[in-house]
Order: sequence, then C-alpha cells, then structure tokens
Amino acid sequence: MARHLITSAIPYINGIKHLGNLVGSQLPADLFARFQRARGHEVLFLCATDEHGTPAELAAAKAGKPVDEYCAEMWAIQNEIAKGFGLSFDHFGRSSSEQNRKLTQHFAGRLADEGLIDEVVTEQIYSQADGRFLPDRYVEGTCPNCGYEDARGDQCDNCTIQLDPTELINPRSTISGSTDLEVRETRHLFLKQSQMRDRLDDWIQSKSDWPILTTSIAKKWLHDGDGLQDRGITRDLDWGVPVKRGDADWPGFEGKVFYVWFDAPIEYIACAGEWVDAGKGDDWERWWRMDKGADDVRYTQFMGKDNVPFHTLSFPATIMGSNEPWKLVDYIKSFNYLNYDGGQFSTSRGRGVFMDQALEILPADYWRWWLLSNCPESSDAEFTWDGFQAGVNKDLADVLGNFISRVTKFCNSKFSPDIPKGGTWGASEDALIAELQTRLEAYNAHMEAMEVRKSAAELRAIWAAGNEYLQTVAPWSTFKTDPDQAAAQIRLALNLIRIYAVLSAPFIPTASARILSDMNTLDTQWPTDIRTALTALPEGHGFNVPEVLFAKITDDQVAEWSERFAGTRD
Ligand code: B3M
Ligand code: ZN
Repeated sequence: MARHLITSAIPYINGIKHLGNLVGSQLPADLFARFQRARGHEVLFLCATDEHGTPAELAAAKAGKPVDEYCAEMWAIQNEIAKGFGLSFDHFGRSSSEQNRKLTQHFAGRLADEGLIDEVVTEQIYSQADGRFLPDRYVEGTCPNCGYEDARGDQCDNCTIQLDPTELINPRSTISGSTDLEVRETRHLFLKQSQMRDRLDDWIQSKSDWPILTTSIAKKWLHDGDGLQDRGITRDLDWGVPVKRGDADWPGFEGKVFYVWFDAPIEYIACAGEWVDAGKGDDWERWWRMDKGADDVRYTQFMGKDNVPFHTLSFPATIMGSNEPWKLVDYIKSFNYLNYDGGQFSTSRGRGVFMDQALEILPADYWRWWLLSNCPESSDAEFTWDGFQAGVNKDLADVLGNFISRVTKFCNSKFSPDIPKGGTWGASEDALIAELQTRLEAYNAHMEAMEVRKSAAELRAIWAAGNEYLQTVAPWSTFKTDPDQAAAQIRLALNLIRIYAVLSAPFIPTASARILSDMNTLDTQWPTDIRTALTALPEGHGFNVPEVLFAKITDDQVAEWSERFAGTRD
C-alpha cells in the first residue's frame, strides 16, 4: 500500500469559482484521489480557501462586510459547493487558520536565520485620498505591455503579464478611484530566491517525468531575462499573517503582513494540522516531515498554469531554504485554461457558468464527466453548450445509461429481477473479456499517470464494449431459441454493470453509488482479473431495475441556458 498526499491549488475566497477554476485543479485532483483510494492506497487529500491578500479585502469591501466575517461566510459557501460536486477532500481548510499563522511565521524566521531574507526599502504607491499604501489589486491602470486599460496592479488580465503597481500607466485607486497617487518609500522583506537558483534549477532538471507545461514555465522563470528574482514577501495591509520572526516581533515591521503568495502554499502543510485538530486524523507530521515518517509519501499537486511559478520555484524555495526536513512535491500536474463560448471565463466580470449555478441546473456528475473528459490538458479547451449537450447525451445517456437500462429491463421482463442461472460462456464472451482486460490495464495506467483525457477515453471505450457485445450476441433473439444461453449472456452483462460502477466512480461518484445500490451490492472491489470480476454477483442475486440514470439534455434546455449564461452575472 502506497501513501498519497494530494493537494489542489487553494481557491481565492473572493467569490464562487467558475467551471474553469474547477477543472483546472480541484476536479482532476479529486479524480486522482478517488482512484488511489479505490486501489486501496492511503490518501490524504487537502484543499482550503486562500483568504488573504487584496482579492479578499476588495471582495469584502464590495460586499460591505468586515473581511473576517466575509471570509467565514464564503468559506462555508465554497465548502457546501465542493460537497455538491463530490470533491472528496479529507479536509477543506482556511489559510487564515491559527495553524497557518504559526507555520508562516515559523518559516519566515527559519529563512531569516538561514540568511535568506533581506530588508529592502521599496517604492510603493501611496494614496493621499485613501490615507494608505495601495499594493497589488488596490491599483488599476493601463497595461504598459498591451495598453489594456483595466490592468490590475499585480497582473494584466488581458495579456497575463505580471506587473508591479508602479509600472501601470495612469494608475487609479480601486478603493476611491482617486488618481492623486504618489510613490513613497516603505520597508519590506525579500526572499533571496536568486541565491537558490542553482539548487532549484538542479531540482527542476531532475524532474524529467513532469508535464512539459509544468517544467517549461519553471525553466522560463529560471532562465529568462535576469533569471530568478528575489521576491517581496510582505505588504502594507491590515489583513493577513502579521510579520513575525518565529514567535518574536520583527522590529520595523509592526502593522505589516506577509504577502498572500507567501502564506498560501504553507497552508497545504497547515491544512494537515487543521485536519488533525478537527479530529479527523491523528498525525499530520507523518505526511509532511521526512524525519517523522513522510519519506514514503508520494506528494502530487494539481493547479492551473498561472500558479505554476509559485509551486515550482517560490514554495520550494521556502521549503528548501528553511533547511528543515519538510516534504517536497514529487509531481506537479498543471492545466491550461478552459474558455467559455468564444471568450474567457472571468470571475471579476462574472462571465461563464459558476459552480453554484451549474449545480442548480444539472447533477454534479454531468459536469464532472464533461469537464474531465474535455479538460484543458495539452492545450486550452472550450466549453460550448452544444459540445456539452453532445458529450453528456452520447457518453452518459446513450452509452452507459442505455446499457444499464437495456440489460436490467430485459432481465426483469424475460427472467426475474435476479441474476439468471443457466448456459455457458463461449467465444463471444472470451473476446469481450480479452478486450476488457486490455482496456482495464490501459485505464489503470492512464489514471496512474494522471492522463485525464486518455483515462476518460478508455473508460468510454470500456462502456462501449458492453453495448457492442449486446449488439453481437443479441440476447433478445437468443432468448427465443435458447433461453439458457440468453441467461448466460445477461448474467455477464449484469455483472458488467457492477464493474462499470466501480471503474466509473472516480469520474461520476454519485451515479456509481446509485448503480451499486440498484445492483444491491457493497462490493466495490477494483477489478484485476475481468473474468473473475464478472462472477462477483452470483446466480440468484436480486437487483432493482434503475430509474433513468441520465436524462438527456434537450435542445430547449440548451437554448434556455445559452441565453441565461450569455451575459455576466451581477
Ligand atoms: N489562490 C490562485 C488561484 O486561486 C491562488 C492559488 C493558491 S495555491 C497555494 O488560482
Ligand atoms: Zn496587458
């Protein structure tokens, strides 16, 4: 039995996430966690909300709420929605937790002790009207790179370049709109990433099995321009982890907080502590400390491509620089973007389908299946309503749903709602078993390698093989001349339904649980030998004929939803 630590990038607290966010980290992480659990491995799957920084403060201000209250409410909402989508986190934590505050201050202290922190006088934008500094998203203006007029102080949404607020042309305060801004000096802590360049470079070079998308982004940051830059890890803000050096005050840094991207990845560790403190586990160090049992843990991170630099360079710099035996990530699976109907999904502009809306209109499994089977793995992908309708109707309704319904209904009408006795398997069954065995092994290998689209394609082929078998042996015709033989065929098909439920559970957990319950079995054993697995439900075993498993998405629904989700949400 292996031990898998799995984390998904932690979503910002500033609102409900859209389907592009979901498929870019949480959903594929869940697929992998469910698969590893199903194979009998020990899994710790963690996620949390990212509650600090300007995104949280601005969203709270917009909602007219104190930021701590806003975060608590939004955490509860995101937690409910995650459950709605069947995201099987062992714990859904909060980066504003006490555990993360302590750990963040601990890491800063360790890095300072190792000589990896500089105190630097920097120039930041100060607003007279607001009486405060305006870091990151508190400033907007024109992008110096592409001329987009609503670029944010930390990044341009249009051309995705990373920015410093002082680089914006015609900057304005996002609090008051004031343009009466000046540049003032203020002290900040910098992590001397440049000193760790060679170590990080060697480490990235050693990861030859990582996706190109991951390593190419890391290498670009290591080698382009002046190479890896030192990074400011503090901000002039009230909300966040107060700057401390371990337990001690940090003279000159009173009233300042750590930058959100410094404390957010540390929450991956803190979250394991929260998991223990919530009474769900008894030892988090076993997952995170190499000197306390984590040496046999395999750690996999999931994220969108925009988060890759922080996970391949900044967070490893924190871990390595601490000179303490923390677990480093073993594999980083990153994703491209999912676009929405000819444009981008956008949280700030409310464009696209958001997780709460998706659950309002259809069961989670419809979304899970389509998003995963079309996920933006080797390139960006696009959600269109027509594509979604076609994918769901064909794969879930016509192939999987239809197989289950034909087999159970036929058995019930010609025999009884029990697995029938009689007959023997011959050449057709041998051929099907051989095909399923080969496909099962391919499916396992793709799932193990986190090749999400290939896994979905293989699963779809496994479903289709059942339908093809039915077409070939045609039990409804066999029944007329040789009912015993028809019984043998339908016995196989009924057992195949159980196997489908087990293999499909990582993709469509709710439907799978329903199928198993209709098949009246608790046997969720992942098949190894298909022939043996096809006898798990014995002759005489009773089942229920399921209600419609997957209703088809109609043209009227598509018309209604395309219109409803064409604009932006308020
Ligand atoms: N919250 C950005 C995002 O939601 C950021 C990820 C943090 S992972 C430690 O895409
Ligand atoms: Zn730009």
